[in-house]
Amino acid sequence: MTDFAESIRDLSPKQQELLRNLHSGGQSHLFKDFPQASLESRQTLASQLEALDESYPTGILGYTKRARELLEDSRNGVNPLDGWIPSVPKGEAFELGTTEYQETEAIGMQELGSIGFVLVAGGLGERLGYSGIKIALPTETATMTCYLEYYINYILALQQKYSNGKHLPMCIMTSNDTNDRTIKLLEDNNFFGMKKEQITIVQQGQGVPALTDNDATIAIDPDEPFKVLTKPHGHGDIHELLYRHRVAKKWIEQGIKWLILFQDTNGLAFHTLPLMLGVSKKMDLIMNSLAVPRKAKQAIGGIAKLENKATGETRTINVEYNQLDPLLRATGSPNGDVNDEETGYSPFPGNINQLLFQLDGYHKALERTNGIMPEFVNPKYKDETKTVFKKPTRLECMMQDFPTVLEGEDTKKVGYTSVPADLCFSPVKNATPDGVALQAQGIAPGTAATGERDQYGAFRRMLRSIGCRVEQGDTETHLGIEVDLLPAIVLDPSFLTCPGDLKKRFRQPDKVKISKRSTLIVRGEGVIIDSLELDGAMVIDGKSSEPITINKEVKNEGWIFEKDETSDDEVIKMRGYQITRKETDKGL
Ligand code: UGB
Repeated sequence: MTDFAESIRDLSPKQQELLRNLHSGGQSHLFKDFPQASLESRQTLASQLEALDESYPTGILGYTKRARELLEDSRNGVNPLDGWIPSVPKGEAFELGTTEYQETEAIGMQELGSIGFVLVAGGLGERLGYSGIKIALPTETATMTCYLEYYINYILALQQKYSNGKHLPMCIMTSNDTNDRTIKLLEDNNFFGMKKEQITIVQQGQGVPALTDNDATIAIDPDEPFKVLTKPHGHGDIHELLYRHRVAKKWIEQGIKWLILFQDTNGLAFHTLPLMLGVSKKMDLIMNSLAVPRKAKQAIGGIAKLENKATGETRTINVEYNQLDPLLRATGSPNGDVNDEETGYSPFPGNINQLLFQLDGYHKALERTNGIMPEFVNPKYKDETKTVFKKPTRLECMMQDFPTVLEGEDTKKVGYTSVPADLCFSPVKNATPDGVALQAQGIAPGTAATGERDQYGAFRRMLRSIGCRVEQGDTETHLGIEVDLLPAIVLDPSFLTCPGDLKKRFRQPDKVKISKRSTLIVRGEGVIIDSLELDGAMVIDGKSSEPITINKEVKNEGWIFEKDETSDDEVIKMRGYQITRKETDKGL
């Protein structure tokens, strides 16, 4: 008997079989120290491999087989979109305040009581460099509401107003990196008012094995010889998890009709949800992507119509930002990913990974495909021989690739809803210095300060759209990022769930005036603002549906956003300012 065969005899039969297959399947290096190793060390590696094998649909050997094929294509420069010709797809574009917006939103508002919410929050947030999980970050510092709380507040507000007492479900995708801290955040805050059983947590596996070369040799963790190095498999895992945990199926049984997928840090995520629902309903879309005008080279994918001349197939799908430029160059646009001279934007709408699915059609596709998305590999080579990688790579998948699993007539039921970014998209993804560099290129910085600025800015825009007089504060620069924070306005979802509610909340818009140094925070389903002249700070904290009607003139010292570039507090450090609350009116 060989040393290897002998060294696995005391492992479980299942582990022995897996290890033998890996040993003969090109991964014998993983076990070279086994004959001398302790039982504990051997069991550590065997258990990890077993878990990795179970968490990948075709097992580790299926994974390495697929990786070899994709790595070979990558080495040969095969374009995964070869044969597909891109063009600008049809979709609906809206401006706030127009009749078209209002009519479509009104259609969607009828659907607000039957949505299931899916938050993908497994990402590490490496670009942001925050030590905690991103959903624990404040959306803005006027209320310090964290992202997870904001999302839950919104869902609870819909439940209160639109679902006739039915609980609207939420699913959170976590990963090894975020799972424990997500659960702790929920438990420490009593689930932010949601029922525990309303929330389903699905955890991405422990990632997939990292690979060191074109033969898909599995990498060993440099710090632990009996551990495989793993890397995240990407947000595309969400579809397989929703299928495997029967989440989509259970939601259908509960009478849920729509499923919305959204990212971890977009404080503007839901302002346009009824609008999207209206578009999906009118156009009978199985998948509807929220889109924004995209600047060329901005790190958001472009939504394109792809046509395969050989097979006649067409698809409306996201082309990821690193693939759009080469695809355009290869298909008759020698300048690649550039802005349209007339509009100053890329002709391809920008995908922001907020995806609305019609649940029945979505679930049918899951049943047929188990929710498995196509994978890709993106190795960074050391030189042009393309044989050595700078660092280990892995297979990844993306949630926006869902149209690839649709078939027949359903492939036509894919579209998008485009809205200016200042109403629907301002994620916090980048560290401040990187944001400064993006700002210099005219690209949205995506920093904590711009995320906060855009929260207040969206409410200012909404109020102005119905005729409220909201002055504009000055633009200030904090840590190199330009922000106009004032007037700082936060309208909690319990008070306002979408622009369609505005006129019910502000019944006489021309009698509302907010000066440029003001802060206004409103919570409460029963609050109505009939007339308000605000020059300072006002926080109206209506509890549940208690009726409160505001007719008031307020002038006080207000709140001041003061420069603070030396604080040790991470939240302030990311922004370069903090709020001093001098004087606040309670509105009563
Ligand atoms: N995420 C997971 O839950 N698990 C993972 O394994 C990885 C991520 P990133 P990315 O809106 O600006 C996407 O890393 O991948 C979650 C789109 O592909 O923030 O660079 C993670 O927690 C791109 O087309 O984004 O780019 C987060 O909530 C464009 O839409 C979400 O997935 C871009 O986002 C996105 O992860 C954008």
